Amino acid sequence: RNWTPIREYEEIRFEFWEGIAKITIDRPRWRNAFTPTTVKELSEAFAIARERADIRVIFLTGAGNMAFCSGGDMHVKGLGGYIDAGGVPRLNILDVQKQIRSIPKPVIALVNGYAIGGGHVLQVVCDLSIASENAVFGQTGPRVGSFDAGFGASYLARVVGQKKAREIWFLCRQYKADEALEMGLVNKVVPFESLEDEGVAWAQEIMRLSALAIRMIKAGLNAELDGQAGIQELAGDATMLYYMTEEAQEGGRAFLEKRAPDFNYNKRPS
Ligand code: 2NE
Repeated sequence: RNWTPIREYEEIRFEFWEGIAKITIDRPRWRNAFTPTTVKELSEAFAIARERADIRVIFLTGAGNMAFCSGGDMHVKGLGGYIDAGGVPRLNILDVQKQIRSIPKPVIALVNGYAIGGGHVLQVVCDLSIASENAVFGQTGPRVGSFDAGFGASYLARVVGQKKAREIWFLCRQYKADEALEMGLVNKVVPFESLEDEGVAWAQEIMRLSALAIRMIKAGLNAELDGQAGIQELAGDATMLYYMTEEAQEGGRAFLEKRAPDFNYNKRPS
């Protein structure tokens, strides 16, 4: 596949091919642990992927054959967060989690190895997860002085159930790909060499369907869990659809033409 760079970064790769944007965490030396710089770059890439109409599906993966992502980089973990180049402690990965959930396009994790700690939470918040047979899953927070009590707890529990989520966090074990599949943590497991092919096949199947329908269903699936923020997203999509009606167009036209709007349609669905 001829993946074309969308933008050059230091710690991630951001590429495009036939409707798919691929975001790769590119720090294999550290099992693709993220620093505040990695996270800033991820956030920008997701923002671009959201804006670009020719991007229909987004892949999130890790470089190499060892790790998807091993969470926050322990070398820069300091008082109050992961210390950025300017000395400011950050936990900006939480913003990326929110971006992944709210971006109105499917995000597919291609889990190519260890998905551990904050790296595991990243695969949890993706819409779909396809794992290679060598993938390993787990949380480490209580062992290394951290935790994610946000999506990393509540959404994990929605995915695998309360008992399993508590096991994952309270025991900090590692789970193999087939165990992850069994507990519903991933959608499919394939040989490492087939991981991207499988992701592309899923993405192409999705891209043959209605993008708008998929956008609405993603917002609906989130809304139930995300409270007012989730309803706000779904409501925003409803407003977008309303703007596509003659009725909404008439309101704007009437204002500009300084006349009373004519909303007397008799063919509304009842
Ligand atoms: C990922 C795992 C299980 C891999 O094990 P293995 O044996 O394959 O590799 P190894 O030798 O541990 O790692 C290779 C190199 O990568 C570094 C290691 O220190 C090692 O460096 P050298 O000894 O070769 O110099 N490395 C690996 N992960 C790193 C990390 N996260 N930060 C910095 N360097 C890292 C094994 O490496 C592992 O368990 N890694 C740590 C996973 C972890 O605990 N992550 C942080 C969890 S907390 C978090 O991510 C978080 C959160 O809880 C809440 C909010 C935000 C973030």
